[in-house]
Amino acid sequence: AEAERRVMVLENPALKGQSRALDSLFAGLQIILPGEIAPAHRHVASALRFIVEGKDAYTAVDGERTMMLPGDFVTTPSWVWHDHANIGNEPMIWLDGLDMHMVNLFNASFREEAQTQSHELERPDDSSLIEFGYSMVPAHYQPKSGSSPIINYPYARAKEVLYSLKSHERADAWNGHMLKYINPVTGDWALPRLATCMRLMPAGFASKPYRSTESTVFTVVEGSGVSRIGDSEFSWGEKDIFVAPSWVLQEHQSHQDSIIFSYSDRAAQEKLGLFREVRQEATTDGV
Ligand code: GTQ
Repeated sequence: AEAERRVMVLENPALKGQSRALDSLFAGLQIILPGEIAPAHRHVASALRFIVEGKDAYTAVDGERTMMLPGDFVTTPSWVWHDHANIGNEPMIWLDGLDMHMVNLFNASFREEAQTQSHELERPDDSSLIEFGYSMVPAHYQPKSGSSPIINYPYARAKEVLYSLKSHERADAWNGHMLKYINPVTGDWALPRLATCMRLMPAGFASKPYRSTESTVFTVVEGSGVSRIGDSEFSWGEKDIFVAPSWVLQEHQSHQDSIIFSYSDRAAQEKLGLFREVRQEATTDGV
């Protein structure tokens, strides 16, 4: 209760003592035990939750609640009230991705604790997905910010779309079959500073080498494989988390059909005119 949030910070050993997975990105694993509440607060940093395991826990964001399941991508836009609770009987763990280091760079950070543990609900559970998640938007909708109105992008839908693509398209040579999570009102990324994607790399897929100015956190939902990030090689399996820093060459191979979620600072870089990428044919191109 004293800690408010129980988070294991994933700190890059090259950035000791800074709570950074990458220069611009925070990553942490949060656990919420049966009966616990992570009390309501709001901050300028936007956050995403990517559910790793468990069930029967909810996030409430800006007056709406959603139950979470593994693989779901839950948004917490900048400066909206949010709280979490576990109403089941097993722990839930999710990956927290925050853009706080970008906000802090500009000294633009504010935060506020709510007076009550849970903030007030204003809409039925999951109404944002129902109202915005079918290529229709309420005609009167006035965006409050650049963030998506949808608070939960369920894994079941992402997986359905990925396998539909796989059934009739060739995988992109660099990314496999890849989806962007978007704000359906603007077509921009779901969160204005964090770019979120889900990719399916079919069994036996070996990507061509890719580099970009973005810093990316990857987490494996299903499957196994190996990635070369610069000079390091990482074997990965379900629930593993690894990163690719800016401009380091990345290549990915999957041993079986593998589904990987990622978030990066690309959305912020695009807005600042910084984003640059190179799709190479071979490791030695463009060196
Ligand atoms: O969403 O409130 O993992 O403020 C670390 C700091 C989550 C959050 C973290 C935070 C949060």
